[in-house]
Amino acid sequence: MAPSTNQKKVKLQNYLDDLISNSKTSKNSYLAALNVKHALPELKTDLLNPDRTPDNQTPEDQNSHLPEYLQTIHHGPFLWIGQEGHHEYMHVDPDEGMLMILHGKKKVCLFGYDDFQGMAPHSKGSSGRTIQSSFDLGCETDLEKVKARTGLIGELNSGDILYIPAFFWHQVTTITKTVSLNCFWGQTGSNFNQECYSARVLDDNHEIRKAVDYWWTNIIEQNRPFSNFERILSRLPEVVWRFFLKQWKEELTEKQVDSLVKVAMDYLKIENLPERDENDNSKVPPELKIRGLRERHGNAIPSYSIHKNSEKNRLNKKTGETKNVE
Ligand SMILES: O=C(O)CCC(=O)C(=O)O
Repeated sequence: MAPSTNQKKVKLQNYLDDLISNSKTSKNSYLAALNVKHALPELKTDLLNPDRTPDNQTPEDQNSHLPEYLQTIHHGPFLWIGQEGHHEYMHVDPDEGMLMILHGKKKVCLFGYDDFQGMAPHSKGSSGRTIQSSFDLGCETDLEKVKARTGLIGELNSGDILYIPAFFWHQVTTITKTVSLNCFWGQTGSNFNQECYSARVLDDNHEIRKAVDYWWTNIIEQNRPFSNFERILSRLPEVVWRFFLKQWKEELTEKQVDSLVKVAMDYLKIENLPERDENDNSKVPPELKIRGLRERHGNAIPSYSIHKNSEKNRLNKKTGETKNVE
């Protein structure tokens, strides 16, 4: 059962007042994944991507305060401010993660990506950028179901930073009122003797690749009901290349693109891709989109978006067969 959320715009001051006074509203609300670059532009120079060579450094890069180990920033940093007792349901992110506690305390449960299906990932086509598990570790029966797995459970306090490896399942509970930041990133391939992120998750490791393919086919399924899907298929290699450039800020190799195209075709049970329409002369291929992604940072100034968990909204229903026009 993947959770869904409602969004509401409120003034940050009101949100904080509610939080401090422990109002009922604050218990159902969470200021989640607020993109700092959009919402707090005054911090821009502190948040520049440190992934720069001496040749392409700008004067602002000299001011970058992001740690060196956050190599290629995929998305973020994001700000989270939550009331005691809030929890983010168990999910995986398609990027390396770094969770930093500025103030407060959070409990994190972490499980690897091995036997990905065994963690009851949501059905294909569910919305969003993450894959959510239907297990809730706050529930005794679900805890029982993960008993055979090795999990790491720990508390993070003010000043702690946790590396959440890509495609690791994690459930995060806010123990006391907490302000935290997180960031999604990938390896550049030129630092710390590491291979680049795409090679790490696509090339060598079969277990992580199963998780990636689950995520990737979920994106395919999200786009399938839309009227431009045939066109997407007719230009799939280009579409894949651009999609991953946007997601992971990396140019995939031809072999990587081919393998993702094959996974998509196998998933869709098609042997050939449709022919490109002779009138489709556009240089830019159609875009494969992450559907239902909450536009948390859109117009985030001066209001701030909050998502609200409600028990009755926890069932994430697929939209059915209707064709949506793109
Ligand atoms: O802090 C939270 O509530 C969730 C954070 C999270 O899921 C992450 O850092 O990937």
